[in-house]
Amino acid sequence: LAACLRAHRFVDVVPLDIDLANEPDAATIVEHVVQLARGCRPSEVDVAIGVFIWNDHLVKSVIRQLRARGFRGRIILGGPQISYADRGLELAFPEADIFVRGYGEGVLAQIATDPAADPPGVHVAGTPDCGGAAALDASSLASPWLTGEVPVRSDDGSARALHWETKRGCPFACGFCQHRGALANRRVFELPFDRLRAEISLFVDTRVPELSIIDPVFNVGSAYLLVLSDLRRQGFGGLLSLQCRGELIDETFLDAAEGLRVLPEVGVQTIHEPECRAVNRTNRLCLLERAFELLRARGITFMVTLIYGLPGQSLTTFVQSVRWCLDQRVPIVRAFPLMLLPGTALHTRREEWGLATEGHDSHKAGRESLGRASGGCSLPLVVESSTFSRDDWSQMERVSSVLQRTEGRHPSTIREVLALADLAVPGASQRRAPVLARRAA
Ligand code: B12
Ligand SMILES: C[S@@+](CC[C@H](N)C(=O)[O-])C[C@H]1O[C@@H](n2cnc3c(N)ncnc32)[C@H](O)[C@@H]1O
Ligand code: SF4
Repeated sequence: LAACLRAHRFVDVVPLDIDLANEPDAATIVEHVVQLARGCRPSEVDVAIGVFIWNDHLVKSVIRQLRARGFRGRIILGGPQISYADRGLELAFPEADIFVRGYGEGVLAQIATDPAADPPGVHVAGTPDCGGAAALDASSLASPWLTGEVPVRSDDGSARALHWETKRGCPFACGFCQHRGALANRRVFELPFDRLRAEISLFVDTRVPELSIIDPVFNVGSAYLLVLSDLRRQGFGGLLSLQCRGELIDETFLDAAEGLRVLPEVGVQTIHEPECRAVNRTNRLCLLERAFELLRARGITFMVTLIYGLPGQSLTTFVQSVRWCLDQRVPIVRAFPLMLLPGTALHTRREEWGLATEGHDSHKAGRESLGRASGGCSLPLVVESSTFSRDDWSQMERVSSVLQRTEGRHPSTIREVLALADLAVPGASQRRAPVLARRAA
């Protein structure tokens, strides 16, 4: 966003990176903004904030205090918590003036340079909310790395591990995931290959040690094989983590990745058909088993991600999904607690499955390291449903933490995992279970 804004001569951009790990308080942030705005007329200053599930609370407090301190410039909000929110944004954020749903780059520049601009995706507080999302012109986005907006080196001069994107959007529509929603509406936008090639060259020159590719699914579309071969051609030596659709991992993909250090991350979520159906996801286990075989044959470490707390799931079926991963000798299995995100099909249909949430400290919501990065924010986790109890959920959580503790060296049998979790789960040793759904009356 900042790189795109800077392309406009008449806009002065002051990025404020606030590290939530330091548990910043709203008053300090507000003081900083007030100082920066000192001497400017209100009409000259906009404060634009990205709202995510982990900072929603802090943003509300910051904008409340900003107004209380007399700040009269415009407050512009965007990001997933805005993009996927229903009407009624003014109620949630009464101090904000403008809400942007969708990709923000083009729209933010328009709003900043023309106060009367009202492009699609923009909702001005107090006017009718027409919904819709801002469009993306992927061909003209400024690169944060090539423009220097995001430094590729740390302060001490060493190269940093980076997040990188080659495309946006996802063609799939999983019921728990926000990617199916307003931002892209299942459209995939590939970034121009010239830009990617120039970025790779910069990463190679600076010896970037790790690139986490944030594309929702890396191995779809027309360019990913070219991206891999260009990384190889230019001699990229760092680690590449990639979100992959398991069924689409084949010899062609692996040939293109040959010689690169790749860590494919494959979302499986569950092996059970009724649970897959509930989240609108098709998992073809025989194709996944074949893909894992190919990865193992090439000695590639890979990761599988599961979710616990899915509609229709039970403690037993979850444990069976874990067992299947162990049977497949998956080197890294991660199991995340289902998070109910606004705008997702599960959020809309939560009552059908009796999905009950609890605000959970992010330390419990997956990886410890992420928890620290989130500064202990509260995440809406599904802890009970018509097919599992609160106690079942706690047991699933224990299994998940055993997996976390044993990453890269998981026990080979589910019996050992359960023993480490101090659990006995009836039916867990069956390879695949009949559905054990206790449907709500
Ligand atoms: C990289 C990443 C991470 C990294 C780095 C996170 C970080 N703080 O930078 C790591 C691995 C640490 C991480 C962790 C987590 N993440 Co994460 N992560 C991502 C990922 C893959 C990419 C983010 C990104 O850069 N996207 C690319 C940019 C272009 O998209 P964008 O951020 O949405 O921004 C666009 C618009 O939203 C809008 N916009 C954004 N801000 C603003 C501001 C204004 C003013 C305007 C006008 C517009 C605007 O314009 C932008 C450009 O078009 C996204 C999924 C995805 N592909 O987007 C998830 C995602 C952001 N993560 C998510 C979650 C839930 C988490 C965790 C809570 C998971 C957990 N259980 O712990 C943690 C929390 C960590 C934390 N507090 O930082 C959710 C957030 C959902 C939400 N409603 O907020 C996402 C969307 C994935 C998902 N669908 O579930 N994550
Ligand atoms: C960054 S996501 C990308 C998934 C990838 N696109 C796929 O479908 O395989 C990585 C993993 O996070 C987990 N995840 C995504 N959304 C989640 C949610 N709402 N609640 C819990 N875990 C979630 C899933 O296990 C998913 O596979
Ligand atoms: S979970 Fe993965 S495949 Fe499914 S919609 Fe989200 S990003 Fe796409």
